[in-house]
Amino acid sequence: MAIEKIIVPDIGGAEGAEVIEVLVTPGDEVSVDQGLIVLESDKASMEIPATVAGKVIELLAAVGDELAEGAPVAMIERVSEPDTAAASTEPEPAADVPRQAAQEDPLEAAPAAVQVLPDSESTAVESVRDTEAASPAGGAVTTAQAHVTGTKFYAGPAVRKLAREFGIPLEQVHGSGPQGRILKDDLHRYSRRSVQEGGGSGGAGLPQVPEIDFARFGEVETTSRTKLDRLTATNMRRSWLNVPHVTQFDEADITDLEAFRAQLKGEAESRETRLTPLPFLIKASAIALRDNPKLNTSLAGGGEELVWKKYIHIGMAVDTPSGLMVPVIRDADRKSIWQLAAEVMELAAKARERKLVPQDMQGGCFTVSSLGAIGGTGFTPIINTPEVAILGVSKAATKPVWNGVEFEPRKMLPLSLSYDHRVVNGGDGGRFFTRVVALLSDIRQLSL
Ligand code: CAO
Repeated sequence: MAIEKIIVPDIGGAEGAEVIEVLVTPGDEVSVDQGLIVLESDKASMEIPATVAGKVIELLAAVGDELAEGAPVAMIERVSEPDTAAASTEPEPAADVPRQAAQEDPLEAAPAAVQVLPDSESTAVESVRDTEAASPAGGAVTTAQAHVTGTKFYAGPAVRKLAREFGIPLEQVHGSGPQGRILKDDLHRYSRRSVQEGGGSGGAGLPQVPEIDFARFGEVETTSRTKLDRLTATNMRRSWLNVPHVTQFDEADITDLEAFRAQLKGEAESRETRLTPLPFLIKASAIALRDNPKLNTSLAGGGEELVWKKYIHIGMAVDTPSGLMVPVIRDADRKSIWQLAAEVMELAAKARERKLVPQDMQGGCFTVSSLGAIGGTGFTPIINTPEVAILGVSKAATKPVWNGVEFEPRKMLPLSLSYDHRVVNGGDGGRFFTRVVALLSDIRQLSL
C-alpha cells in the first residue's frame, strides 16, 4: 500500500492561512476530494481535500496551525484503485488535483483543488463538517439519516457560534450546503423567515418549492450537480434575493467597429490571437467605469458605507462544460485592445481546461456576460455581488436604421445593463450605459 503525503496546494497566494477545523481523524477512510481540513485566510475559507482515496494514518496539521502552500496536511494510505486510476502509481502533486479530479470523475471535477471563495462567498464554505456528527466514510448516508431523525446535523464552528448568538436551534435549520451542511446563509434565511412569520403580518417567508417525484410522469435520470454549479446557484440566489435589480436595455451601432475588426483579422492571425467584439466591450466598460465611478463601487459595513475602487478589474463570464466561471482581467482600462484580446483567449482557455487559480477569479469590479456568439436578442443578467453592475451582451444583427433621410443597414448590438438599485440610481446607470454605447459606436474614442 502506497502512503501519500497530502500537502496544501496553491491557495491563491494566501500566506499563513489558519487551520480552523480538522474534518477527519486518524483511521478515517476518505475518498478523493473529501475535505481534510479547513483553512481560513483573511480573504477566504477553503477546504483542503484528499487527493487520493484511502485511510488517514496521520494528521500533520492541527487547529490553529498556520499553513502555506506545500505544508503537510496528512498521510493517507492509498487504497488500490480501479484499473484506469491505477495506471499511474506516481503520487500526483497537489497542484494537479483539478486535472486529476476531472479524470477520475468528470461530473465532480471541482473548480479548483481547493474550493476558495472570495470574501463575499466565504459563507458558503464556512460551514464544514461537524466532526462529531458523522464518520467521513459514511457522510452522505449519515447526513440523510440525520435529517430524518432530526438529531444530527453538519455545521462548522463559525455557524454554530452564530446560531448560539442568535438562539437558533440548528436541528430546525435546513442545510443547503454539500451533504446537507448548514451554512451561514441558512441561518440568515431561517431568521428572516422566523421574523416574517412571527411578525403578525401574515407573511409566510419564502414559500418552499415542493419536491416532486418526476418519475411518476415518465422516465427520468438524476445526476449530481458539479460543485461549480452548486456554488453558482448559491451565489445567484444570494444576489437575486438581496439585490434589487434594475435592468436597462440599449443597442450600440457597431457597424464601424465590425468593419475595423474585419480589417484587423490578418493582423490578429499574425499575432496568433482572435479579435472578437468582447475585448472592445471590456475596454468600453472599463472607460465608462472610470468616467462613472459609482458603478465601480461595493457596499460595505452592512450597507452603511460604499467602497470606491481606484482600480478597474473586469470579470468575463465563461461558459464551460462544468459550469459558469468568471475570470477577471486586471486593470482593463490600461490595456490595449490587443492585450485584452490575448487575455480573453488565455483566460477562457484556462477556464475551459480548469486551470484557473483562485486569484484569476478574484477582485472583479464589474462583469461582462456575452451570449453574443450563442444568440438571443436580450437577457437580464444577475449581478455578481458585491459588484453593483453587470453588462449583458446579445447577438448583433443588421437592422434598418433611420439616418434622418433614409433607412440604412446598420449592425446593431443589443446590450442590457443590470445594476444594484441600492447603490446605482437610474441616472448613474443611464449615464454609464450611454457612455458604453457611444464608445462602441465610435471606436476612435476607445483608443483615446
Ligand atoms: N454578436 C454576434 N457575433 C458575436 C458576438 C455578438 N455579440 N460576440 C461574439 N460573436 C462572434 C465572434 O466574433 C466569433 O466569430 P468570429 O470568429 O467570426 O469573429 C464567434 O461569435 C465566437 O465567439 P467566441 O464565443 O468564441 O468568443 P467571444 O470573445 O465572443 O466570447 C467567451 C468568449 C469566453 C465569453 C464565450 O465563449 C463564452 O463563454 N460566452 C458565454 C458567457 C456566458 O455563459 N454568459 C452567461 C452567464 S449567466 O449564465
